[in-house]
Amino acid sequence: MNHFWFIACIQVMAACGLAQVSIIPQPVEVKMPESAGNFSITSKTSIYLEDARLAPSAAFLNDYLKQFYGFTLPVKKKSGTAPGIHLRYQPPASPKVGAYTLQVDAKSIVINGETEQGAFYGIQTLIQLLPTAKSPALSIPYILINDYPRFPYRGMHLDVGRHFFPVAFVKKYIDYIALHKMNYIHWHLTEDQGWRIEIKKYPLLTQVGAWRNGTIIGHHPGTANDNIRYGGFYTQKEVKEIVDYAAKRYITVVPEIEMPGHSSAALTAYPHLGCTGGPYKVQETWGVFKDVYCAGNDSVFSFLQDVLDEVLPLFPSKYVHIGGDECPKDSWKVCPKCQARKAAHNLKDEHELQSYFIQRMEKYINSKGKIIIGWDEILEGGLAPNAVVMSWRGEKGGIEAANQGHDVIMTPVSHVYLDYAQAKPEDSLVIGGYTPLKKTYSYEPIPAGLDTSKSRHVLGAQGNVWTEYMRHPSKVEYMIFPRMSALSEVLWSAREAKNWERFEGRLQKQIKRYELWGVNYNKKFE
Ligand code: TNX
Repeated sequence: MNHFWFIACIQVMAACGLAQVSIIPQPVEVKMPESAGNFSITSKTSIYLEDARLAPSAAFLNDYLKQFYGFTLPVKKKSGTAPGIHLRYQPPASPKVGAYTLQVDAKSIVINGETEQGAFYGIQTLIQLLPTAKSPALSIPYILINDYPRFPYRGMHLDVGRHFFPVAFVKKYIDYIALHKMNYIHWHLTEDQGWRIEIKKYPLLTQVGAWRNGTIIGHHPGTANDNIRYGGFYTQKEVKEIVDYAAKRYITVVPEIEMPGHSSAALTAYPHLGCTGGPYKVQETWGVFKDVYCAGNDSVFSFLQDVLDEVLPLFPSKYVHIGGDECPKDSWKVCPKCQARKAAHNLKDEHELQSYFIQRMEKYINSKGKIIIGWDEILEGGLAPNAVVMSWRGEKGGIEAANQGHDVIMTPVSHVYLDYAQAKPEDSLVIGGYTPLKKTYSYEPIPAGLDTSKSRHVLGAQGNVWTEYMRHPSKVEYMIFPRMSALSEVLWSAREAKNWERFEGRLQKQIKRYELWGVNYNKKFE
């Protein structure tokens, strides 16, 4: 920072307190100079790409400008000090991942990333400085921002099993994640109600498993069944397209292939994978089902390994989610093969059998250079040695896993289940619960009960979007906005910077952005 800015900032901070810009998530440091002014972006303003690796950041800005303001900016190579928007990538000796500075003065807008994604987040902040109304000249106030994220894992989940969402919407969802400076999408691809990813070796997974013969009407257990065939899946080509789209936004796609529970769709396609051999059906209602992969049958493991052999190369993510939640043990208890496995491995009960299942799969996945993530049930019966735990049934699983030296991602139902109601009484058909905006905003990912020496194991948190009651993209938008904006601040901003009243103030501007984007946000949030 140069001397002039430093002096001016101190004076301004003293004179009028906080800067008058509405950025969500709140940056680490925002300073405005003594003499206010604006830099005007017009269609003649150039973007100077001072490092070719920042091309995706320039492209994102241009896509945004085109979509919402109707023009794009010329992108030029290295410029020196020409007036315009300068994108720089100058890593210091030990760069903070995602850190950037943004400086706006009379002559230029300079974004400097400590890492590539840092520059991308600088672009997201610049986007939030744009006026929310269309105009041929976009005024950006003189400002100096120094910013970096608090947590490395800032995630949103999307269940495409209960309802299927087209590629175009998945991309939109990825854009929403990017606009909130979040960096993971957990893509829940297999469920009782539908298998959603093409596996070439097992074509019936999608020919049969991606389709159900109807869906219940109303809240579980439903008043009737609509008897309308429903389904869909992503081809591997589409998956690649989505992963690539996300990568250009510095977002990692973590695929989830559920095991051993929530597997009715796979069993319907290949009934020999279940304990009884079926027949099974792709489920038409919600909840937890007793038909699960057989833990005593070796062909289940070779099937899952084959599936992963096709899935893992599609996703550069170092993590792969293997589910592990809500697996009833009823069929295992009466299955001779499962009981034989138990005896052969000296397993005390069916929880240990599930642990055997997960550990065996972990070994395979580790051998491919990847790390498994599992829901907190994978703690029961003994945690797989290298697993990351997603703590969803509260914080307990996260605390336990961190105490065992494992990394954790916090997704407690209490605060970040974005399928839960936002209002009381409920304002639409939802699964239940009550998680108003303020509650999500109040979330602190480091559990109070966790020893500070273990807090580094908390990688971050994630908003979960289970779609039993979200049939259309517009309903997904309604459920995530504005709670996702609150979550982004929980994950990015410093703990001390969080302040509900100020967030509410900044949200007014964020709502104008929702309007600009044309999203179906919840207007009566609590
Ligand atoms: C629990 S969270 C589930 C999901 C449901 C969700 C509904 C988790 C690991 N399992 O299968 O969709 O509740 O809120």
